Amino acid sequence: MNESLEALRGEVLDRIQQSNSEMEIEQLRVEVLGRKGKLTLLLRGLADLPAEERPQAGQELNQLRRVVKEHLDERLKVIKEQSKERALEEEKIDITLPGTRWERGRAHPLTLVLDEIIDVFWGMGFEIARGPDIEDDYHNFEALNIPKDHPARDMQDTFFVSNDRVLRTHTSPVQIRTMEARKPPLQVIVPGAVYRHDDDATHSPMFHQVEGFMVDRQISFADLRGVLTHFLRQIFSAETGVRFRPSFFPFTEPSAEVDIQCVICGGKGVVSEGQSCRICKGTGWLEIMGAGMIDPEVFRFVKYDPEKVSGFAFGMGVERIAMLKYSIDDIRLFFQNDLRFLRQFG
Ligand code: 2NL
Repeated sequence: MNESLEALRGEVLDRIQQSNSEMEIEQLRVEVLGRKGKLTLLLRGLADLPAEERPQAGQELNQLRRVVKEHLDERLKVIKEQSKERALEEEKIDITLPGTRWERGRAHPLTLVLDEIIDVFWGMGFEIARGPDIEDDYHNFEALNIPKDHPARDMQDTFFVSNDRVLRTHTSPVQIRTMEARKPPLQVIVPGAVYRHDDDATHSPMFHQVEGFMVDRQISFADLRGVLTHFLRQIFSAETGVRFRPSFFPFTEPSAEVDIQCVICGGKGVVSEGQSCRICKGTGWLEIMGAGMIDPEVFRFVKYDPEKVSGFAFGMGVERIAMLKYSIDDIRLFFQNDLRFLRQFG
């Protein structure tokens, strides 16, 4: 083999050994064996040699071509093997590490309390009805015997959507719609969001009510007392004292505020060391709901004959019951969705 070929062989094989990437190998392959590669050009140059030198030179060049190709393939295999090893090492997954923990969701405290309320009435045979949040003036006020100049209609209390449409200020309109559509006997509760222009620690512009009513022949105030006393003793405790105080609503007559014995002082009005109870202000009682016998005027609006049927109705605030049940002192906590608050329930 001539000296220049010997030098080329040494140089090319050295560079193959020093290559460290697939790209370097490919570049070398092009540089030496490609269409314009060093060996390719030498092989083409054979034609210019004297005829007697050609076979020998041709053999040597082809031999070198084979050797270079073998070395390139071999080195490429090693490089690929090494990069695979490196990848396996670097991308090693420790399957013993703890995984990302996905926290389970839970029911909102208002949902918990609402579900309990519904369960108790369901147990007494009440149905559940729902209706639209936007109501017309007739169903929210007129049919409930709240005349145009009544203070409950005051602009300060009601959110108006248009001249004739309001965000319902109570769920009573759903009860009106139920009575319009059906005949007694009926016993129905209506849970849902209601809206009033009010915003402080105990009032939210959106809050939840459960109203309910029972209509049949011969329903009396004794039925009202029995149903609501059972309900409150299921929600609070079997021993809770319940009292009915005279009150006024345009849609019931007679009307009553319903009180329970204070959940904190148990009705004593005082706590440890004779301090006056903060929750009931020392009275021993907490106002928890309103109720009454459905006014004959309301029956006339829904085309029931007040001479033939009677009934009672009631309403309560879900947030107020939840606040008393769980000793929560700010209604806004229900709507801020701070997980530190929400995680304490359910
Ligand atoms: C309260 C008082 C009350 C009613 C709601 C009612 C509904 C119809 C007819 C008669 Cl359709 N009454 N609802 C009756 C008395 C009281 O709610 O303090 N709610 C938070």
